Amino acid sequence: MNVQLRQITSRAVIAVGSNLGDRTATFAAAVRALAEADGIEVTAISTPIDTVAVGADGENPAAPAYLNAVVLIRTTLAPRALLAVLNGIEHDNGRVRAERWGDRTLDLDIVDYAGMQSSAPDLTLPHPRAFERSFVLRPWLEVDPEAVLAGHGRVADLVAGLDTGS
Ligand code: A4P
Ligand code: MG
Repeated sequence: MNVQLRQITSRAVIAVGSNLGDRTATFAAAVRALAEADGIEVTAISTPIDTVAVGADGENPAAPAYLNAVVLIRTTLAPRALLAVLNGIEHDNGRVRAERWGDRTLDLDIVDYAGMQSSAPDLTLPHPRAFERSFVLRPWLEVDPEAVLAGHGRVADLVAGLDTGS
C-alpha cells in the first residue's frame, strides 16, 4: 500500500531587528538564510523601517536606531525547532548575547506560531511584548491586513490603539 504522508505546515510570524553593523546587509542575509532553511518557506517580507531603540525605560534615542521588519513564513518545523534555526541564523550573523535588550546585530523573535499560546520562558507565544510594539505591529499589518495576535485581537485594532494612545 502506498501511503502518502503530508507534513503539517504552520504559519508563523518572525520579527527581525538589527541595530549594530550594516543593518541592511544583515537583514538581507537573515531573510536569505530563512528562505534557504530546511522546512521554512518565506511567504512575505515587510518593508524594513527605521525605529528608535526601546529599552526597559522606554524609547532611548541615544542608542543606535533599529531596522525592524516582519517576515511571514510557512514551516514544517515545530516551534522549538524553528527557534533553534532562528538562533543559528542570529549566531551566523554575529549576534553576541551580552545583556538583555542590549544592542545587537540581529534579533529574530517568533511573534506568532499558528495562533498558539504558551507561557514557557524559553518560548513564550505569542511574543509577550508584541502587542504593544509599534515596530512589530505596523510591519505585520503591512504584510497581513487581517492579522490577529492570539489573546489580543486584530493587529489593525492594536495599531489604531497605539495611534490614539488607548
Ligand atoms: N524567548 C521566549 N519567547 C520567545 C519568542 N517568542 N521568540 C526566549 C524568541 N525568543 C523567545 O531572547 C531571550 C530569551 O527569550 C531566549 O532565551 C529565548 O528562548 P534573546 O533574543 O536572547 O534576548 P533579547 O532579544 O535581548 O530578549 P528579548 O526578551 O527577546 O528582547 P525583546 O523583547 O525582543 O527586545 N527596540 C526597537 N526599536 N526595535 C527592536 O527590535 N528589540 C529589543 C529586544 C529591545 N528594543 C528594541 C528592539
Ligand atoms: Mg530575541
